[in-house]
Amino acid sequence: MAAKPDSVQLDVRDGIAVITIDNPPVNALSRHVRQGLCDKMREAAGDPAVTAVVLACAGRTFIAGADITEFGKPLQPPGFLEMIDVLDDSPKPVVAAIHGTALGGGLETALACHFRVAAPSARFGLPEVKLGLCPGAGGTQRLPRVVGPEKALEMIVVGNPIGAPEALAHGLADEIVEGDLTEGAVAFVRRVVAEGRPLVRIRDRDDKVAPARGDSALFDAFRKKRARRMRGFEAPEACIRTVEAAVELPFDEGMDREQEIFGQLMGGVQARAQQYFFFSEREAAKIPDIPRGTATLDVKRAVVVGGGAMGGGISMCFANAGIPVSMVEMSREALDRGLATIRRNYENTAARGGITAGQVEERLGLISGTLDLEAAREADVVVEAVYEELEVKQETFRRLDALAPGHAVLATNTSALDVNAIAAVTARPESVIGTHFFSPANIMRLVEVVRGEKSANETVATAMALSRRLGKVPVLVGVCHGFVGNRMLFARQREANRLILEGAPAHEVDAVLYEFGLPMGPFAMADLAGLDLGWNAETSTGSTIRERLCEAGRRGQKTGAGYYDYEPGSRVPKPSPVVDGIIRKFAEERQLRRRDDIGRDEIFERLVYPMINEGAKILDEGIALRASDIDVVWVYGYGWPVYRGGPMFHADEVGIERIVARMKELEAAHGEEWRPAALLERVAGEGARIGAR
Ligand code: T1G
Repeated sequence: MAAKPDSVQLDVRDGIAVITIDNPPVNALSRHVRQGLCDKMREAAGDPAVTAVVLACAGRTFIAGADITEFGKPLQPPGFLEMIDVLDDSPKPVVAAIHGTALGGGLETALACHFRVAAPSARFGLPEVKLGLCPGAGGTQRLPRVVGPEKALEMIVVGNPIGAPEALAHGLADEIVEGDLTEGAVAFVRRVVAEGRPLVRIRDRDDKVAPARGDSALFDAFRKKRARRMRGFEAPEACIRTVEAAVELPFDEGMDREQEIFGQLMGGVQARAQQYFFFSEREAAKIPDIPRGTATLDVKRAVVVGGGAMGGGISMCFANAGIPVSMVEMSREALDRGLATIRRNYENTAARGGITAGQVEERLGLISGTLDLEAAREADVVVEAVYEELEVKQETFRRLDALAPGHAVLATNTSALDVNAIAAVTARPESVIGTHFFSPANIMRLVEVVRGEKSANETVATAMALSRRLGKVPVLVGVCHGFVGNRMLFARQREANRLILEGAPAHEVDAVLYEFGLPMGPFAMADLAGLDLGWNAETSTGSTIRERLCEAGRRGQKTGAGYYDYEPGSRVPKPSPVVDGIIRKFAEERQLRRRDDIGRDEIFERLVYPMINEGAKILDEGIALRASDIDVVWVYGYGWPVYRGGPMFHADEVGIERIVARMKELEAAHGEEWRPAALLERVAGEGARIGAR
């Protein structure tokens, strides 16, 4: 962040030095802040008039961590540890006054103070693991000495913050201050001085870590519990090892271990990918031709048309955000089924401790079911989630156009269809937009906001803001078949289907992507979603493998068989000799040449390069604003592993020139489908990165 000459102020009030950091927007520990804090702490320590120090921050939050924009470059002095030691070595009492979020280096700074007081809404966290790092300013060694190794593991390896009450309960905060925080902190430290309280440094405490010394079971149990979510990530396991060091080693040796592990992580590609993604997610919220502050609709009431899987999930999103919603279905049976599914989802979440029974009823109370589209008359926003057929959606929008109030935003949840064609049947195309939620809508965080050619700026801004209010990550996309995510998915699926016809077993195709870090491959995903989506038994002609499987009753997990076999009651996919036979027969009927030497590298290239190529076309056509937006779509919409940045980040890691050269080889072998996109050729020719586009 740009240097602010006065980013750290020192005021002495009746013997109490109040040091205030002012480095908007989040008081990150930029170099000038580290320098200023060292200077002011040394000044206060050397001032005989000063008996104690309060460290506070201006603006909306205490220090929210290191300045991530400084990463990837040599850290300018003073380093984190020099700054931490100035606090830790203070001969006078130091109290951190915490509001907003004390995160990462911010919490580590507070841990180097003798005491911490907090505003009631303050939050405390070490989220470095989400950036592919471990804490790098002593947090891995100090936090366990305050809260104990078990709580420290959860805070450091999972990376979620805790609130002030929980911090107080764990001894991380010494007092919660109602009213003016700085005044409260000054009063607190005056009492410390008056009472002559001993100044115990956290580094010298052993009471919370000694009991766990030698207890490897604690750490192994934690590893086991987190194994599935840690799969493929490097930082979580590394973070566990730093907490083990805090338990097993003396402080200074533990610090050496932390620094060694921090350096290894910081130099790795996963950290670079996750830090890239941190900024990518925030960039996605910025729309160049729609200024921040564009008027948005105040959504007080929503209507969702359709109570199936998507409509029900979307209705839950509104209820979860406290917005009353009417869910409209065509028949009482469909409506009751949809409402029952919603109740079951909430009760399952409550059974897992995610929400309380009271919250279940509270949220259900916000969802009303109706058979009457007249409910749209009361709506500020209507989300259509009816059958994925253009004519059906158009008919719905004709009716909504006649019913919804003039100010209402009319959104379609279509996953691929032409939003302009839907808007065109209304008298208000400027109020029509796409909000493509991802299934299950109440869980997946991505919403592709599909900007129609006539969507007004206010409509776009409302859809983006509403998505965030629903806890989603919105990405603005343009109109084309499949928008961004599905258009790239379709390209991958086409090649996956060819691969199995050419002899690559379906489970091997899936394994390549699973081992790369995706939650599942294309065929396991098809079985999960159901092979018969959009399939019609009357018109089926066995012209694709998928049709043949459906005709054979193999429609996915729900029928116990799809591309895979499933034991009764199990969702574990097992390779199916029956399917291999169906594929082989299909290929023979078409005299397709099959090979048994399709290796994993070839499978990977043939699955991922078409996605990258389609991504380049999407960029060139302006369907996505940035390459990083495409990555946000794939991480939040399809589970692309965040430690690999996204398909376009990965393309740059592989090298665009290398991808183009490989595509040309495949074009020679498989035809013009493999012709590199013009943008890829241009970027390759410039020796540049596509991520900069
Ligand atoms: N460094 C640089 N810029 C940051 C930043 C940071 N730590 N945090 C936020 N920003 C920018 C952000 O890009 C955006 O910029 C603006 O501030 C508002 O952010 C040594 C090594 C604090 C909870 O991981 O979680 O400490 O888009 O939109 O929703 O061990 O920001 O406006 O130009 O997110 O109110 C550890 C990361 C760092 C915290 C506020 N700390 N930040 O959320 O605003 S590593 C973190 C957040 C570390 C030490 C290690 C959130 C927030 P722009 P925002 P918000």
